[in-house]
Amino acid sequence: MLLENKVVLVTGASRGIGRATAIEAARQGADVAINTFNDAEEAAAVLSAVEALGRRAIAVDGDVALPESAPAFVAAAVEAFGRVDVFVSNAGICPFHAFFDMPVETLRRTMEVNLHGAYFMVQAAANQMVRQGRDAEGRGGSIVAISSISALVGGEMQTHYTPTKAGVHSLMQSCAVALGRHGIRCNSVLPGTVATDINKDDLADPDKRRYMEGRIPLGRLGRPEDIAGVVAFLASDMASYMSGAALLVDGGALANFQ
Ligand code: NAD
Ligand code: RM4
Repeated sequence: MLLENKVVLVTGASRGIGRATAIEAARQGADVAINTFNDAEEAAAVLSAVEALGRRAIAVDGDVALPESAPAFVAAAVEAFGRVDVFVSNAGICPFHAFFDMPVETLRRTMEVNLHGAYFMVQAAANQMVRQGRDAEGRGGSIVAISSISALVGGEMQTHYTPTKAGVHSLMQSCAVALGRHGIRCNSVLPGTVATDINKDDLADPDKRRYMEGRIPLGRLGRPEDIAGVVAFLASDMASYMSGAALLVDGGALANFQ
């Protein structure tokens, strides 16, 4: 068990990678608080899945783009479980759209959810971790942000999205520097293409799906569970000397040049 008796918080955990991460954390022995947004039925299913693994869970509804959602989420988790050991910033959107006529509101919302949302949430979690102080081994907590392969490469329909994912990794690097003296580790995970609701419409085009699959040496798109295991590792004490790092989890896609 990598996360035995730890308290793990995950944003955007009603579906996809966040849901798989919350359930994996419980499988690894953690109690889990999930942030969800307008997804009550899905949230209830995640709570049941965690409880079926013998762990405790709470769900807190909130839009990560709003600064007030972050302290409210952390406070609810502390009230329920007493502390925050691990924080996973995962919530994100990618409304695929061309560059030349990108609606201002789509650009703003993508930036505000993906980047500002991660900032507010990580800030609230870090404040709580600092209040708690270090454990006997000098550990102050672990923060993992879900960035993307898109932090490293571009996308024609993702000109609003890829800068947020580069920003999320950069946030982890600066937080690693700002929080190191408190024993708090900050790292990012860069998933490749994982079949979830975020890219359902994009991958509904059979040519696009075949193209994306063809780029991947392991021969298949990612599954949320492929990412969740890596998040659990980074969150755990197994990664006790990792901070400011980025782990690419893409089935080999980025390496596949020719
Ligand atoms: P998803 O659509 O299945 O899940 C996104 C989650 O974020 C949902 O639970 C949704 O409710 C939540 N969310 C959206 N807006 C929110 C808001 N304003 N406030 C709170 N929660 C909100 O997609 P996913 O693929 O699981 O995406 C999760 C993260 O993984 C995102 O940050 C995404 O950028 C990143 N990512 C995904 C892929 C991929 O190929 N699926 C690849 C790289 C990175
Ligand atoms: C990822 C990557 C994937 C895309 C998702 C939405 O960062 O670009 O290919 O499907 O975002």
